[in-house]
Amino acid sequence: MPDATEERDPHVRFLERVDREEKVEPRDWMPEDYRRTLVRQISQHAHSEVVGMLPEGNWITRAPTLRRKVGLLAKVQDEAGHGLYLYSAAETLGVSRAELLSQLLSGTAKYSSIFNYPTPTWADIGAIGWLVDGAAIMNQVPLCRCSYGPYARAMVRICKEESFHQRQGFEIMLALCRGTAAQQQMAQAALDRWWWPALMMFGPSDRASEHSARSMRWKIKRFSNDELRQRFVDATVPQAAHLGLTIPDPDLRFDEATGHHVIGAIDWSELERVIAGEGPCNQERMHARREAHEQGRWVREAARAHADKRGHRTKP
Ligand code: BYC
Repeated sequence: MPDATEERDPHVRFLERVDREEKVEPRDWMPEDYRRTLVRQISQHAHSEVVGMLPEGNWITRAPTLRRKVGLLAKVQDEAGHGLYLYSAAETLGVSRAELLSQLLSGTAKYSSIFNYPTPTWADIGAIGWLVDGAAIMNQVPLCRCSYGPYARAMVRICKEESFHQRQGFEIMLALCRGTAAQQQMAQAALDRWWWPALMMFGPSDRASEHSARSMRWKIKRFSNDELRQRFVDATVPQAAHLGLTIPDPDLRFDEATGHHVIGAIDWSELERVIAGEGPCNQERMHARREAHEQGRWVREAARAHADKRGHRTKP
């Protein structure tokens, strides 16, 4: 006869397990919505890493010194690795990588808004490392404690690498800010371009975020979008001051009472436009991904033929 625990609603038992901070593993029972939420978030995250290689990859051949080139090359390769760990984590939830990639290439999957902005100068590479990877760390360190084991474990290594990326970006900014007046202006212009988009990376405000409450109940997300955005602002404002740069927000002020920096209003219509595919580089990014996929066809075919010859079963 099943005992009382076995008879209870599996959803209740699942939540109790999550509350005890036990990791959920691929073969464990999980609510279908929990599985779907994870596939959505992890695959969007993987796509962001892969598309995220494009704005910086654009500068590998033009990095100003050999040292900068080596650093940037390593960073971009790390992003490819992050994409691979994350696709693998998503696959543990019963969805194939081919399926996820076809969603990206058909334009039905989302990836982070931030990668739809251009990188016209070398300072943009510094600003991406400093701000975009800085925002990524703020968002992703709590994901190391995500209730889903494979995602949480993938995030540990990703966060270590993001921390190196953030430092290389800040160091590029520091070198420019200690340089000539023209270099300082280039750094300021890059901050002007990336500040607001970096804040938008954290997603819509808590009032507008449709998934946050449930994801937090399931301990997929540990903090809300606004909480993480605030942490990022509090960490970054002093760094901008150290660089001698001005944050492009006339309403930015320090609130003595709360100990937090208060920002001006975010233009949410810009985030909506970029997510809807109308950002400055959406079309260019999708074109580049589709072309890369097409150019890689022979590699996939050769790998499949090799695996078939050796008797390994291959996925389409
Ligand atoms: N851009 O209810 P919400 C990186 C979507 S990679 C585009 O708050 P959620 C890096 C959201 O998906 C950066 N879409 O959703 C790589 C949802 O749409 P759907 C990526 C956005 O999931 C290379 C809808 O808006 N990081 O760091 O609770 C180089 C409503 O939002 C955005 C991750 O993916 C956006 N900015 O929270 C350097 C981290 N914001 O799915 C750096 C993991 C929201 O209903 N992901 N949307 O169609 C997360 O933490 C969460 O998914 C988000 C959104 C905070 C992004």
